[in-house]
Amino acid sequence: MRTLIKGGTVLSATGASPADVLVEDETVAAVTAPGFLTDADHILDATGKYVLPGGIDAHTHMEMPFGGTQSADTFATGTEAAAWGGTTTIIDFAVQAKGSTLTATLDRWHHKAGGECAIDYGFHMIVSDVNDTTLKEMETCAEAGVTSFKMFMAYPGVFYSTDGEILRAMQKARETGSMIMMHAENGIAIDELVAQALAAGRSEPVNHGLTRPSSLEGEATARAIRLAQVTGAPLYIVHLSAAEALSAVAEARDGGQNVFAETCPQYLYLSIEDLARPGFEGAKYVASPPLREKRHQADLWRGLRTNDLSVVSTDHCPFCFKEQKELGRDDFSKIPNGMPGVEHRMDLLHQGVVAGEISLARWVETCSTTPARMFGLYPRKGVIAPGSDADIVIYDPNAKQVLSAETHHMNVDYSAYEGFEITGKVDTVLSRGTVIVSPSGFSGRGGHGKFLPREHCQYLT
Ligand code: DUC
Ligand code: ZN
Ligand code: ZN
Ligand code: ZN
Repeated sequence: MRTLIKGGTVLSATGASPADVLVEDETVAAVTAPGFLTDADHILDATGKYVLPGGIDAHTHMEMPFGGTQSADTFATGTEAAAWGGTTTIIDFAVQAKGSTLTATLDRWHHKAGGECAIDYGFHMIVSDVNDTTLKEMETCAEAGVTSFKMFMAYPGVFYSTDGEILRAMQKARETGSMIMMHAENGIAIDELVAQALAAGRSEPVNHGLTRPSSLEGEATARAIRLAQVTGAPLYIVHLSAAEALSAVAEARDGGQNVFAETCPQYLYLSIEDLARPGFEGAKYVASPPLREKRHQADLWRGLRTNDLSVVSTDHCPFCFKEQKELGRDDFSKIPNGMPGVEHRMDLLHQGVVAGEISLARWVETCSTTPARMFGLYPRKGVIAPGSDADIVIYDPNAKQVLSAETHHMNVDYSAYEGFEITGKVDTVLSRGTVIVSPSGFSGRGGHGKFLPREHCQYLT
């Protein structure tokens, strides 16, 4: 089966040019001058539209057990929503429960996701129980294509690791070439502030933000960087939200250390003012790290331009307002942490292009090409080139849309971006050569998506 995508502007991490793309079965066969090829079984007219490599969301949590409940999107619903928004690969987190092994954890996650996903998927492993077995299993995971390990400096008693445990895991990562991903917030200090707020009767959602100050993200980020420096391990800071953390990352990168960071759309567009909405509305915006004061946003956009922030991921971790966020109505610390977003990342970052914050090339780079290279999927993913998987988005840069829970496809009863006016919209999405989204709707199926064993990070020096 040969599909010709003609008349569009093909985008990459280095720029844009008019070109046609020939897809043969599951992969890209050729990228040619416009009109060079005319013969195909199926023609997709991309006139006036962008043709870009499918988005890669390197940070999602589908059906994740957390906060006494489970995130509301399954692998089936979450990957379909991702596809609607132009994301054709997710890397989700398998979560080691304390007392469990990494092998058993990975097996469980394969069972959850296998046969369910509409798009291709990989896994990172959350390490929450560092011991000799776990450390040894980091090698087994890497051999099975799970080459990145997330650790937490927050959530004492749940996922938290001590500096010593982090150091040991980093030594193992250094030895095996794997990546340590860090949730960098000082959870010990935060838990004290949370207890004090609750004791003083401050129970509303805004206190989630007030008890997790940006300086404690900055402190933890700097500490993680030092531990990585001592061990020689590469480090990837997840969901960076604060100017103080960005400074620490920039300094480490200027010093030549293998330190990378991602931010998320919610930190670019939303703020603590949303957490402070009247009544219990703020619960919709409870995630960790918390939404920050608006002043951080300009720094984050700058970080995206300078590459101190290399990746945009969503940290998609949806909980329904009605049944799930409700768990924390009388105590903000019991509000399940997380926000929905997997469907809107490409659109929200395109809005950054429209606003002149980032270039078109940078949009593609931070949302597709760099995540592919960062997590060992390039050039299979992240680029439109001969031999690459035909994961392709045809995007109409001039279409208008308004984001809303009424129209989104995520399995959650609210939108964090309700009423946001967006210029640009997905027109058509191909996953390994199959059209899964088109102007007539979703035509994909659960089980089309395959597990992606990943190589190591392709940026290490
Ligand atoms: N933060 C969240 O908000 N949700 C999931 C896990 C995390 O670190
Ligand atoms: Zn099994
Ligand atoms: Zn996290
Ligand atoms: Zn997360």
